[in-house]
Amino acid sequence: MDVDTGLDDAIAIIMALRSPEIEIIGITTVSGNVTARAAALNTLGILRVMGKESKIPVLRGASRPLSKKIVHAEEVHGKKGLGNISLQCNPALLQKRDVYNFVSETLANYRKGEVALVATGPLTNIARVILEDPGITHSLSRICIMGGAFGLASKIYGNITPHAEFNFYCDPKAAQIVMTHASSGGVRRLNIVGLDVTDKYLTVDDEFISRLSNRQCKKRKKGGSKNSDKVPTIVKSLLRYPLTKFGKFDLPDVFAVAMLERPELFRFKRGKVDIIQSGISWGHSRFVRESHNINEHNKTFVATEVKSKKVFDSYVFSRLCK
Ligand SMILES: [Ca+2]
Repeated sequence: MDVDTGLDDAIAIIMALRSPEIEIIGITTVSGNVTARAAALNTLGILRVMGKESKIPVLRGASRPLSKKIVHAEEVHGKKGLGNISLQCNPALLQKRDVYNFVSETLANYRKGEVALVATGPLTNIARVILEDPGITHSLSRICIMGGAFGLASKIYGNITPHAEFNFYCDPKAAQIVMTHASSGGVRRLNIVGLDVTDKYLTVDDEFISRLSNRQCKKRKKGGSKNSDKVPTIVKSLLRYPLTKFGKFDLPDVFAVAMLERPELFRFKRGKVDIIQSGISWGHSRFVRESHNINEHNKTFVATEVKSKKVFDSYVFSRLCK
């Protein structure tokens, strides 16, 4: 995973950790919601709470975007990125390696197509790895990205500006490198989900929180398992901050994990994604559907909708209350 651990990254990581079908083999962090170092410490903190701190390597990646300006989102995710909670961690556990070396050494331990990449932050690290070695992404079964806003599922085009989604806004140059790479056959498959989808199909509000503590989770609890903490306390703590602050909010990064684990829950369209790198539309993502002149090299698939909100919902709940 490549993350800029704020609140929804944290929930996405927890969901992946609790999935019986996913094994996280490494996490790199990038400047985005918070600095790359703060994101790395947050990630270590989440792993510690989940009992995985010494099992999953965490590495601080790019602290500056390829595009010039540095942007963070403390006003959304809290000063340190995880609302008002501050998690204990051991910074000495941070891997002291370059992201490219880490990725290539890690991939060398696996068969081709056995590893996927889930990216929930700006794409700086991914772009840098691609620039270093364009062939490396062929080893990946797929890349699943939360980024952009395409106006397909809803008329939403941005959250940081009316025109741009945060991840792509932070580093449009890096995002364009990854998009160009995917549309010219550099990957086996790239799944992208934009804000227009994530905003429409999952809302955290009072009802969501009360359902987390309600019968669905309790019923399972009575089901005989000895583990009484079915919903990790950390999940409730993470969700409480934005709920109090905003009333309701969304969890875009959760969709990137979902596209890896349950791609059948989505509808996709193949096409090309372009990102504006200047002016008022800085970071704006444009989807050009491939209807004529199919480019066989293009492996970019943009999510256009979630097939069933109900099924998606129960998938998310099954991961959050186990
Ligand atoms: Ca993120």
